Amino acid sequence: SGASRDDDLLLPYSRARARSARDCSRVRAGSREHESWPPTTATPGTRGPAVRTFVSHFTDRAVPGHLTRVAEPLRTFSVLEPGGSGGCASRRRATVEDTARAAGCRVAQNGGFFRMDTGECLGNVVSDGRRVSSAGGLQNAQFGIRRDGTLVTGYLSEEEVLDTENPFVQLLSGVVWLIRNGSVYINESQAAECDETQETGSFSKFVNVMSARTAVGHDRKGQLVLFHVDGQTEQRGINLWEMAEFLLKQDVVNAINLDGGGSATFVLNGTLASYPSDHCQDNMWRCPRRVSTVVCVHEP
Ligand code: M6P
Repeated sequence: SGASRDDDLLLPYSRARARSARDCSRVRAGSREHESWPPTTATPGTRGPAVRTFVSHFTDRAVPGHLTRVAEPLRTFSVLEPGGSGGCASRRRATVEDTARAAGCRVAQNGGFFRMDTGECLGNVVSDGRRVSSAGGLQNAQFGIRRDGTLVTGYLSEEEVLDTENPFVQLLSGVVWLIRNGSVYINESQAAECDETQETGSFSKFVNVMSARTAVGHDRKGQLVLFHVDGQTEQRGINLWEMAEFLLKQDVVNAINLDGGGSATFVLNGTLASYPSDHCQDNMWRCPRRVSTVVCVHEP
């Protein structure tokens, strides 16, 4: 359920309070709530992505993961289709390693949500300027980069996705806008977003269950931030509140939640560097899931 009336008085944004059930209506035109962060020039000397490996305590649990900062995302960040271009059209699924190796990614993580049964890419996907999947105006959290380097986080109408004046060169959809302008935005997201884009269960289970998680956003310096933690749904990992709190402490200003659970994968220089939760055919071992889109940091 959404925020209570008393909570609403404390929230900086009041628009979302009217609705409490999931909203899967399509918004074709007009302007939706989102944040735009102007492009920033990187401090000289920053070269390549800065990857930090952590084992952090969340409540009473030690959870491993990675935090990556990217100084010039316009030049080095791409949303990739599964297994290369054409992957969404052919509903391909590929491991993050396969997609990342072919594209020469230094750092790569799983990206957007997809239909587990059909392989369909869900939501908006703009990959290096090519629009290969459309949300059709369904309201979920978006993260993208425009041609001039502006970082956009939040909700977009179909019309805004198709903007031609300063078009998106990279864009993908998550579920739940975790942090908006420096504040946790999870309650508002639960009221505003379509939860048919996730297959974990009810929207509140999806938000509150312990699991492997990934996110994308940006910090106060305008650096793009990738986040990943290992987990196993209902047994290990973190919930969305814990992820948002962690990111806030890392100076993240806007962030959205990407696919997690057995999809959560972190690949460093083409090599798997996370512990996926999906079981292999032999239950003894864990195998990286073949997923849909990938977020990739590459050479300029
Ligand atoms: C399936 C299998 C398991 C996996 C489980 C949960 O049953 O693939 O190996 O652990 O799904 O997957 P998820 O956490 O992504 O919901």
